[in-house]
Amino acid sequence: MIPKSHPRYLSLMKRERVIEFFDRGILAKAGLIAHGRGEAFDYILGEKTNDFAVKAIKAAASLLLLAEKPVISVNGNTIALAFDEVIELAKLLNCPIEVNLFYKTEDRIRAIKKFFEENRDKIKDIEINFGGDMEIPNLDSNRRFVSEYFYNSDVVLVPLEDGDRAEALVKMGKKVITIDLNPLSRTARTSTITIVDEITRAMPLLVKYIKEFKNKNKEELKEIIDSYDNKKTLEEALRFMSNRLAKLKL
Ligand code: PTJ
Repeated sequence: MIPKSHPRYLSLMKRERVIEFFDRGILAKAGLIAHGRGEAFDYILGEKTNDFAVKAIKAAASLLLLAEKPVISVNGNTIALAFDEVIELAKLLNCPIEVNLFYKTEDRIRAIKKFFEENRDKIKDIEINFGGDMEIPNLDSNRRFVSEYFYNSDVVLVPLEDGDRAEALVKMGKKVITIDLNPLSRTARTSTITIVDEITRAMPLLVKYIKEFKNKNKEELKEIIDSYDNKKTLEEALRFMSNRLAKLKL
């Protein structure tokens, strides 16, 4: 039992959640390692949502609202940490969710289906796909098999993605939005929009801006996207991190 007064309460609770979903067979063993890497980057970011992340979230909200066929791709870590927000987003955008695992096993798929069944009230009316027969070109991993909807989608939200697939999706001509605490990762560098923030902070904000931006017209949304520069935003994130490290004192 972690006391609420613990200075690292939020971070420790996230760990508990990740461990719980690993124990349930939903999160991959490597997902534990990925989470630890994320924690290290978040420490340097000051464990808060910075301006560059808000800028990326606003651009992502605009892109998703303008999309003709948006889709949200989830893996074990995303289900563990942001299931409710993924559901809310799918409802707001009226779009399907696709479960796509890097470390795909029958057992994990079964565990995820069981979790969805336990949450059937929350997910009713949402289309959930577990991949399909369509193949993403230029990709060797298991993640290349996707549903027809995903294959034909124009904007994909892929939090905590691996670099190979992000690159292959961009090559297919898709607009790729990712959430990744590491601004240096290949996913971060190849995606159309990279939100350098922790997923449990970024997703509620994305939901908030999508609700707010629903009232904007197409031109206003387009303007937000056109004025967004992913390379510059990533450089801002890197500058912020190195400045923060340079200023830190014991
Ligand atoms: O469930 P699966 O089988 O699809 O596997 C999922 C993981 C995440 C294990 C897999 O996609 C993987 O190995 O990912 P990578 O290549 O380790 O990339 C994950 C990225 O997400 C890293 O750059 C981490 O810094 C970042 N990250 C980790 N935790 C968080 C995060 N970003 C935002 N919020 C987090 N909580």
